[in-house]
Amino acid sequence: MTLKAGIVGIGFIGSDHLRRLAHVIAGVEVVAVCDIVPGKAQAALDEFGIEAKDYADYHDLIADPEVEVVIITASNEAHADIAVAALEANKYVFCEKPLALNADDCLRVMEAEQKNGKKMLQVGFMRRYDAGYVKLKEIVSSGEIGEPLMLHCRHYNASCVPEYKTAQAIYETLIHEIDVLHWLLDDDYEDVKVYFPRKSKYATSDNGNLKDPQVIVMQTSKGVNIVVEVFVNAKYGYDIHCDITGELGMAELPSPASVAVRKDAKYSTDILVDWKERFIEAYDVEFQDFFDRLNKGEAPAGPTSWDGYLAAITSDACVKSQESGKTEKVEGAKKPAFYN
Ligand code: ISE
Repeated sequence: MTLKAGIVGIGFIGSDHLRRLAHVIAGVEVVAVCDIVPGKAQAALDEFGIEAKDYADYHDLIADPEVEVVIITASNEAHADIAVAALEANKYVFCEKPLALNADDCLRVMEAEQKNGKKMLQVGFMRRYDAGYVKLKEIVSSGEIGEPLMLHCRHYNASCVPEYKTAQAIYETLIHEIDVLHWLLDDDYEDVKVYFPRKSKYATSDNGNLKDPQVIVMQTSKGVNIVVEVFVNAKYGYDIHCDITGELGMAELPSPASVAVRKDAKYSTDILVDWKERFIEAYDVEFQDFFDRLNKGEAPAGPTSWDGYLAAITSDACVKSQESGKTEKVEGAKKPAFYN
């Protein structure tokens, strides 16, 4: 079977997913695209040699009877409204992370989904499909390194856009660790605290107001202590680390394989710069699984709206801590039986 998809938002990740869905993933055909910037979606269609309808308004794309699945890759603040509109039209949804900018908006999405009586949405937390994180989870679950005690993670971007704000480091960037570590440890967050180390002089975004780097400390209900350094002007490349110390040993996330060169008394390997390349395989696996399941008449099996909500209550607490300078509790609604 082949499902017909429409993509809303043809920016950085939207155009990459357009290429992916049209040329890499089986069982899906892109029949419509939409971007608020006139001409942008058509330019991407031309670049990848794809023919599809180009809508100016996402409501029209959702209303198109041919569109069975809506892929949301619009700007973060638009995610929740588009997801609600698509679910109200009874369409399946793949929504890029974050599901919404805050927990209340995630609740709106969950309500719309529950009204349809079945799970219809997957959130694009692609790290759950990355071979390295999958292996880490296997090792932790097997008990090989004993109970996990503490984690040290780095989420470095080579650069960020000029509009990037201090809170974005949480709801757009740290949100990946928030989701993947909760899944990996099978644990929930209790409280969080954000620290601001010395600011890099290269952190000029948001008219110089961006605080970068940031250190986030998260405590889980099993007492695991997680330290994440988020640094979006790391300059040297895109660098993702995750070290887990357990009672019996340590597990480390592998860096992507790269040929090592020995020359001029130096031993060097490449470091990627673009986050889309770092997780290119994870995105492919994630989408193939999503469409395979829908084509078999099954519900999506990846991160649900509830996972999007859990991530949002945690990121809301981090943003609160950025403002208060204090440790903040992670609190939220009770899990509806629908998501069990
Ligand atoms: C971006 O949206 C991503 O999802 C990347 O994985 C992350 O590293 C980056 O900070 C975000 O802006």
